Amino acid sequence: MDSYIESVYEGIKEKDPDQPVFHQAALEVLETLEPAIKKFPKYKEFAILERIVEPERIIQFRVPWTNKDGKIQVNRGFRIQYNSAIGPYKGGLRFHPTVNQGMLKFLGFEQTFKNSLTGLPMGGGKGGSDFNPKGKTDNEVERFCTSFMMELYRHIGQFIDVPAGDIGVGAREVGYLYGAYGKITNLHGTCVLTGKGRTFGGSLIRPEATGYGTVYFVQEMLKTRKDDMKGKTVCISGSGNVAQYATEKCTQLGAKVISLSDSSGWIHDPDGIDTKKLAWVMDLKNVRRGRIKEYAEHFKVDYSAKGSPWSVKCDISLPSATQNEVDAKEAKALVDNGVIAVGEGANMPCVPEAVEIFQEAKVLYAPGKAANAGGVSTSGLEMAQNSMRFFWTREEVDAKLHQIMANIHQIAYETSEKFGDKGNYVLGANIGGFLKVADSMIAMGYLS
Ligand code: NDP
Ligand code: 2IT
Repeated sequence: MDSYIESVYEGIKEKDPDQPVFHQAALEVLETLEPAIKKFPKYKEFAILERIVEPERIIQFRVPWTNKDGKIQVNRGFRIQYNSAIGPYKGGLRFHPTVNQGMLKFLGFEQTFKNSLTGLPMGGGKGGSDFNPKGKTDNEVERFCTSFMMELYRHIGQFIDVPAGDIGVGAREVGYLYGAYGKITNLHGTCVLTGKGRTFGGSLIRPEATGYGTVYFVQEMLKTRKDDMKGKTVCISGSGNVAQYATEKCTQLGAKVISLSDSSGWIHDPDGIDTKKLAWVMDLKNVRRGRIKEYAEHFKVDYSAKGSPWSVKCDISLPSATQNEVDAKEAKALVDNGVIAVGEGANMPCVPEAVEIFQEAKVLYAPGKAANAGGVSTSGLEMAQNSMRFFWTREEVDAKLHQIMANIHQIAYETSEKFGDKGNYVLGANIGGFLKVADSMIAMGYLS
């Protein structure tokens, strides 16, 4: 590794030794920036790497709320405002017991490059809480969201920072958060959150966008090999927002999705999760808030609490649950079973060794910051529509999303070629996202 890059990476580990997922995300980006750093000495001269790995601001706060028994509970809330060089901070909120500063730094760092790739004016941010919405009543979730917003409201705004959903934060949570924001500030109709409900400013296609976008990106990769989705067998993990709509788009394009999972286990449905079965999953997960095991019981298919969908033979794999969910052994099994393409619906779902295995086997591999950028892109389109006091139709938003995903593919592909490793989408996406942010920071001077 280049000595400048290595010193920045060592600095990160020394300053925050207890943030392993952030180290992992930073190393993956830093390593691939080497050809750009060598070609353009200005990035070292202007200390861009030292600056870009450091969040502009970290906000941490107490979130007290009362549970259904009237007892006071306390959680931690965070917002990491990572980089505002190309626009207001933008990124989701995650509610999950594993949330801490290091986790959100990994996600905020990734978001900065992802948002740059979308071509829209959005900086990088991420936030959330160690609150676990699982098993909570709607009233408990509402009280938590209201308390969370009691602090967050002062740090966000359409020109400051625009949060959205992520794991554990969907339409229900965004609704409560937005309702609280309006009550606290008396500001209505400003795009302070995206992923809002359709009736109060949300964009059509935002719920579908991450899953659809991931499949659009995979389609673009397949095109480079004169192939398409039709007739392909697809394994998907997760069964939340991203997994559901990735399944829908695959099916629309004539592919067959044969697996889904949640944190308890996974199902294998060799006949395929068709439109009717997917509607059942959506009701199970979004309304009844049940477990994927119930799918196996209802449709009489295999369920396992051990292992993962990656042991099943498939053409395309779309990990869409969480970070580090595909290890080296699973990547090897996918390759041995003939996988053609891997598209990351989730953020950093493949461990570094798994990525290496895919790349060595010449599998079309799309890193999350490129493949799952459709969600935040459509958040950007929601911001644009709110600013116009106007809405685009479903078809219009979907066409724009499709175009953005095709553009991101083109940037990643062409950048990989320009920097000497054609088809390496990790290199292409990292350098492609980096250059715009870095050049903006240089142009705006040492304070940015
Ligand atoms: P959801 O909360 O809707 O769904 C998450 C799914 O992943 C659930 O099935 C959940 O199972 C599973 N999961 C979560 N944590 C774990 C874990 N530690 N181990 C195993 N399974 C787990 O979230 P999303 O679908 O929105 O997000 C999925 C991924 O996509 C995340 O990595 C997120 O950062 C990324 N992403 C999301 C975007 C969006 O617009 N929503 C945009 C871009 C990326 P269980 O219910 O049992 O916890
Ligand atoms: O990881 C992500 O890109 C998201 N969770 C979506 C962020 C957003 O602002 O829509």
